[in-house]
Amino acid sequence: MKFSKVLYLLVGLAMIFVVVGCGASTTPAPAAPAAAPAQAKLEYKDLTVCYPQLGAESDWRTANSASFKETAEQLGVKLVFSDAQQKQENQISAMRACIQQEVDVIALPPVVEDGWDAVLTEAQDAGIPVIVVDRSVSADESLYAAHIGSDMVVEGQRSANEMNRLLPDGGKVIELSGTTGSGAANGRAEGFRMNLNDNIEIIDSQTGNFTTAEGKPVMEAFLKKYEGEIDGAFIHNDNMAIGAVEAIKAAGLKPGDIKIVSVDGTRGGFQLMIDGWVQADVECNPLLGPQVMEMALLLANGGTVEPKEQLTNETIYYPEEAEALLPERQY
Ligand code: GZL
Repeated sequence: MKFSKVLYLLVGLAMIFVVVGCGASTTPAPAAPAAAPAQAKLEYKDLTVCYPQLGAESDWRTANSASFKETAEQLGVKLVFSDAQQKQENQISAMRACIQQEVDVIALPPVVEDGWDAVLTEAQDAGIPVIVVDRSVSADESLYAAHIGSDMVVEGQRSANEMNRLLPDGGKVIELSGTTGSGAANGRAEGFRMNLNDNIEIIDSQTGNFTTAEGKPVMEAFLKKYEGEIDGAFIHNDNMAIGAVEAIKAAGLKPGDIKIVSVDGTRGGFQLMIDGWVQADVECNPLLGPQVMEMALLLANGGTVEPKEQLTNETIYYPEEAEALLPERQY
């Protein structure tokens, strides 16, 4: 049960006791002003935060889950964690269980953008603030307390700027996109198309669902269909890039034959840059646990997050620095 509810109950019982006690005197005591009991300020150790994680599809996701678990452990926050295996219905079920459990805050990393209005309304009606984490939702912002994550459109624009640099004379590129309908895939695709030079043509695009296992066959199919025509590849995350490079190697191509721009900046992506397969890796930071827990405490104590949209600052990594930076990478 929410800490605040227990407190109100105890204070209420005390007030009943006080009223009963007061009723025992001969002259009725003046009616005490009906002041709402002041709620004690919650601390991290009082918090229960629900995190219906979307899955375990990538190294980025593994690092994101670890960030939440480690931060909760360090702060003494009770974390209600679940793995939805990339299924929205599982995330929604987990959220409904947390609403029943009367958690203090729900942090939601939405697998896709659409379909959240009903459960967000249920959380709001239950008085449980929701922090949208990482990917965005299409629901009206009045239905959640804050969003913290990357600007996926900017990540796409940065990727296009790098592809423009790598193919100054133009060329043909393919796109391995992330999970269909996700804010990450939608934003990256949009931004990439906004900034790509007119002399570069996107000849095909297909989802690899952010996984190595699905990225490899997609690249194999592209290499067969467009044999010798592919000059570049925009790949929405490092795990799909790992799969794509396995297919490129199997096709007998060499590092740099296809200019690859990837996203995330994981150790796997850094290794691909060190080995010459990837020419730029656009950062997307998964380590959001500390900021989300800070927001959760603020919201649980009746505060508001201003501005509601909290975008993380990110950079781009390059092969020439990858070897030196790899040892200090946190994910
Ligand atoms: C983006 C995040 C994406 C990563 C992938 O913020 O949602 O999901 O880019 C991960 O690696 O699977």
